[in-house]
Amino acid sequence: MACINAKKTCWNCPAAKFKGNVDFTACGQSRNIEAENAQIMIECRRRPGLGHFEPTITFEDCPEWEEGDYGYMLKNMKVMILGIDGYLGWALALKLGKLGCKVSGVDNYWRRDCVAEKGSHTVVPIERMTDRLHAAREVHGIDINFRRIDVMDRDKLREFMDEVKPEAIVHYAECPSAPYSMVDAKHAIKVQENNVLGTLGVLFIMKDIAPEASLIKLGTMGEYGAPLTGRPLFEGIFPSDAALEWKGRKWSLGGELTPRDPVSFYHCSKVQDTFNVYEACKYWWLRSYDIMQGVIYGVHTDEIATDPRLKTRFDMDEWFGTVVNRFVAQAVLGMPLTIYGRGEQIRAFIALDDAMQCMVRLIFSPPEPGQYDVVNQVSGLFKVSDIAEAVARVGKEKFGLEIKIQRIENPRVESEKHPLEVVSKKLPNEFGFEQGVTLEKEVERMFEVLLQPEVKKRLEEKKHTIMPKTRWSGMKKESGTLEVYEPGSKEKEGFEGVLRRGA
Ligand code: USQ
Repeated sequence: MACINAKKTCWNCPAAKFKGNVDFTACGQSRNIEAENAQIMIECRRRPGLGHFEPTITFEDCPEWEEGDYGYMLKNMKVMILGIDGYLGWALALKLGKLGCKVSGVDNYWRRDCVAEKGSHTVVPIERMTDRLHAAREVHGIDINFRRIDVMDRDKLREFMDEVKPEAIVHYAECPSAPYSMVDAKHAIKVQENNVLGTLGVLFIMKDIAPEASLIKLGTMGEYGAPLTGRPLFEGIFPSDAALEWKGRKWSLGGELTPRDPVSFYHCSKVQDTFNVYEACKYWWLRSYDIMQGVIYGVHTDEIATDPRLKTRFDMDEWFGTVVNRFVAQAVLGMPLTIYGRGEQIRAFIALDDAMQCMVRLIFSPPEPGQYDVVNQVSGLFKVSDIAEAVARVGKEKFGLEIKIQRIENPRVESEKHPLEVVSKKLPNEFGFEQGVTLEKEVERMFEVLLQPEVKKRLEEKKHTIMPKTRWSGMKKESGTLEVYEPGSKEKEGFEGVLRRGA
């Protein structure tokens, strides 16, 4: 699998600057150029001495690309991470730095502020950015070029991008919390402003400063919702053989964006981003992978595990804790695990370490100019009640914890029983992704970290931020308990998720 991108060419390479007599803006997404004598020529930014040539050199033949564990990689590739201080951003910065990329990044520390607004903190302690940067240099020899910038400050972002001239841009600088976006009008508007308008600004800056860079944009599986019909969740765009049949007539749906049915104002912001990124690729020949990522969980990557100063954050409060992380935190605190409603909701999941592997692979296999593509970044589908069972099982078997499960009134408006079929073929088949960690393995690692005395103390200090008080209805009231039960005492009910990974 190592050479999965060997046959890609300069056409995909962000170092290739387009020349020639082609009006890209007029071509739409078509590569068929009708203009007389039109020919796509490029100039290599890294080797301008080569002059103009056709974009046909493969990664395996180009001396600027070298083979590594994730396929061919552009030497010292310049990757800019927007939102580098976050749960994912920091882990990715270290991984890319370790692989030899020149990493730069921006952050305005909004995530730290939002968690503080909730009255909580990251239970795994993290350093201030200056100390993180210092530790990254000392431990891994990585120099990260960091600037404190809000993505909404387009002038500063433009200036920094112009200085760095990134070859790939990872966009993590969005508020990731559904509950935060449902608190009230102020919070909903702030989330949509930052996420939607921030991304729109990034697109305009890229058009002017870094049109050949690939944009790796974080979307969410929650854009699709969970259709009650069980219709498969394709990777953002209908496959060529999908069709719509109606009143005896039939049309192809191939190539069209699939329906979206977001489940919070936060998820709506991601849907709007999808359209904005899609359009920018069409209008300006930008290129992007839009990642529909499942619910993330975990604490581990090799790089963050090396030194306590390199840890990434871990939230468990009702706004920023995701379900698996919250369940492990609750188990450590001796609280019954909080299932919202029936617990038959099925979601797509991926561990932090696997998500980072996917990101690296996507960064090293850039899309073509004008290409907007979607990947479903998922490694397993689980029912919320099954996750509670798995956490309780690992907690008991490996750490001797007696854990109970509680069903509480669902603070959200969501279907609590539904089928779910997810297609996630591109990452394993086109990018070489191989799942490295199971849910149980990562849950075990999480227990190991959260049971450390310092971390457990930080958990106990913020225990009061766990129970959900933010309801989709707008009511501010803690959810009442519906039932408390012993793990393993329930019959299996409802649907099972179907994950389609085959070619
Ligand atoms: N849930 C519980 N108990 C809890 C917390 C959550 O039963 O204590 C349930 C929720 O009702 C929901 C599911 O677990 O059905 C997932 O909730 P979550 O809070 O873990 O995840 P969600 O709000 O969907 O959002 C998270 C990330 C978001 C990302 C999304 C991927 O915060 O950034 O976009 O996962 S996805 O869910 O596929 O949309």
